[in-house]
This record gives sequence, structure tokens and C-alpha cells, in this order.
Amino acid sequence: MFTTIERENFAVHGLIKRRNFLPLEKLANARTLIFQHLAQAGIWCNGGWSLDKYTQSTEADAGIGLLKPLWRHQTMIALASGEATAAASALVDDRPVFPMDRHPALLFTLPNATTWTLPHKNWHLDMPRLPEGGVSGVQIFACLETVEPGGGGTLVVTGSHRLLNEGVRISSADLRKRLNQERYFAELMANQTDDRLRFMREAGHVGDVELQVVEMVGEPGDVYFMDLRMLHTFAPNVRQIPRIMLTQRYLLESSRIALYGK
Ligand SMILES: O=C(O)CCC(=O)C(=O)O
Repeated sequence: MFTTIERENFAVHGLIKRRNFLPLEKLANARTLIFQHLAQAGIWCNGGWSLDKYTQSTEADAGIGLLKPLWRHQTMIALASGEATAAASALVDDRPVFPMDRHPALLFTLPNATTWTLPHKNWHLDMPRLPEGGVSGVQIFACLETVEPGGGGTLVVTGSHRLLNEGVRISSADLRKRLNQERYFAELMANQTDDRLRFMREAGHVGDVELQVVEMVGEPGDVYFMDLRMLHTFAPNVRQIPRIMLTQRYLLESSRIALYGK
């Protein structure tokens, strides 16, 4: 499913993009459901967006609740099962993986900004570092609508998964504090405005680990596979259309046991 080079890239950078990954029928079913739901909410009318009543807010998470009723729908569960689970497993040396939640989540970001800036806030990890070390699982981010640059796609620090694997459990909050002691992360997470785009343009380093901020962009059906240990954050959406992505996390059995005891 992945070539040796792709697997090596995943090990080094922690992120792989697969274009047109989602099976067409599953994708079409999910999009039909989403657009029907958005039509009922009055946001999608006659084949176009009608966002006026929603674009007053500049909060990054305004609108996140709009698609929440669909998260548990069998169509969304199907989209995050089968091929997606198999690919996540392939990236962890074909070991079995288990969805962390019973259903995926839909990430929906309304247009919420006029100029795009690389955020300094909300950089986070979804998991602690575990004593076992190594990859703990894979998270997918699937584009269900076109996500253009500046269009709200998730931002991730590639390479960050290779830091602080010290054979001990480190909470997400402590990890953030520890990363903040490194100049690269201190600058990334500081409210400084000069040339923040350099984090995306150029690679930085902590020790011999190469780091770069990548914005997830793509067309419907494209999927990013991300090492679950990576630092990431929400992004502003300066485009005219909402960002619609689906996400699910898949844990290795050992990580599941370490986190939940079963
Ligand atoms: O909405 C986003 O792009 C961020 C998603 C995120 O942080 C997560 O799924 O863990």
C-alpha cells in the first residue's frame, strides 16, 4: 500500500498525503449527506454557499457544531473504516490499529479571517508520550471539500514526533512546556508577528531533527496520515468556502492499553 520511500518519509517527517485516497462511492455518500444537512441549515442553497448569517463571527471554532449531528452517521463511520484503517495499519508496520473513538469527527471551519497568519496559539498534542516509545498510532485528516491554502486546513509541525521520546510517560501539557524551552517552539508559540511564514517556508532544527510547519490542503478524497505524536493546531480560513475535513485517530493496541487499560 505504501512504498519503502513513503514509509521512510512517514518515519522521518510524520506526515504523508495520499491524493484521491477515499473510495469514490463512500466519498460521494458522505458529501451528499453533508450538503443535504447544510441545505437544511440554510448554508448551502441552490448549489452555492450562503454564509452571510454565519460570517459575523471570527472565532476559529464558530460553526464546528453545525455538522456534529452527522459524526455518528454510518456513512461517516464507513468513510473512516476499511481502506483508512488498513492504510493506518500499513504505516505502523502492518500492526493492527483500533479507532480511538467510535466515530470520526467532522472539522468544519467557516470563513473567519481576512488575512492569513500562522497562529501562535492552540498548538497541542492529542496524546501523551508513552513509555513504549515509537509511534503510538496514526490520525487521518480527509478533505471532503476543496481545502485551498489559507482555507482552514490543519497545521502540523512535521518532525515533532521525533522529539522527547525518552521511555517515560510525558503528559501533553508537560510536552508543550518542554518543547517551549527550545528556541524553535518558543518562537512558534510566541505572539510575535514578524515573518511567521518562515516556519512554513524554511526548515528549522532541534538537535538533528528537522522541523517544518505544513498546512493540510487538498481536493475531496485526499487524505493526510499523521503520526499521533505530532504538534498541530487549527488554522484561520480566509477563503470564501468552509473547510470540511473528516478526522479519526487509530491507536496501536499497546497505546490503547497504556491509555485506557484495555
Ligand atoms: O480543526 C483542526 O484543524 C484541528 C484538529 C485537531 O486539532 C485534532 O483533530 O486533533
